[in-house]
Amino acid sequence: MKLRPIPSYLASMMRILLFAGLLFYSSAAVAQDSLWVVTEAWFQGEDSLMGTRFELTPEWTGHNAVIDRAEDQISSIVLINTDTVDHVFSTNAPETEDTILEAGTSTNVALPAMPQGSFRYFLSDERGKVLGGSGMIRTGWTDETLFYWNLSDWDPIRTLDAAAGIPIDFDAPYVPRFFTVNEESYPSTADDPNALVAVSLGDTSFIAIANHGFMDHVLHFHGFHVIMVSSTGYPERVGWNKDTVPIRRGESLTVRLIAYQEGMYPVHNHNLIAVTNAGFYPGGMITTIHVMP
Ligand SMILES: [Cu+2]
Repeated sequence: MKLRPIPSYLASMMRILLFAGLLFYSSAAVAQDSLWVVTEAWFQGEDSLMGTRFELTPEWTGHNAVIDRAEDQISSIVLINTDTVDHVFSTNAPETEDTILEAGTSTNVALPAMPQGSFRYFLSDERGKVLGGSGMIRTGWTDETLFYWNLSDWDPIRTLDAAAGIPIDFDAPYVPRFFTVNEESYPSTADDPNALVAVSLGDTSFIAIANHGFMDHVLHFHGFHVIMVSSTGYPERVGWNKDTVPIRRGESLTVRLIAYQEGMYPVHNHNLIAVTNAGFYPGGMITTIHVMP
């Protein structure tokens, strides 16, 4: 059978389609071009709080978006401040600069080059930080299985005061009532595919962890030791192999988990108050590693 050459109009059409496909692919790969700073009331049990989040759309979901970037590359992001007050944007990456986000406007913000790891971006003004506008930047992760845990602690009164413009006394005793992983407390953490580490036996995965709260946190892993692969606060800890991982205030780090045994294993905060909701156990910062056969 003789193969006929592809007519030239068809060949050029195929090239256009291929080009359009590549364009679509590359724009899909460069995610999180814009984030919206949104403030809303939110609820934990019977308590009402005020919250500020970096959302992927102007709609409130209550969850701070993750920003993924290539490693060692300067990039940018457009931040749309839908609030009626100005905010200040910062990161915990080296050589970061603060940027003012004027109320009701969009700002193109430069993100510094970061090595492979996990970093925090956040509002550093008082209202923005107390209301929890604070998320994660993951750099240099492409083919790896990657989970993330944004840890925070919440005092409802502080959030209401900050939203009302009342100055916060950071020296006053701090007794938070809620403790969250990705802005959810246990048992809701089990519904979050980023918080619940569901993997297969023998898998290697990574967990990016950031402490956005106002106190230090310590996580205890049952069933596994994890290996520290990045830390913004304590780079000398890279290589540590531990079942207990401290995450200091403001720190972000990444650990590697090798799922060498099947089963369900809890990961919980080692501080008793941090595994409660409004004083009731169990709650707060508890999630699960689920290793399937
Ligand atoms: Cu334990």
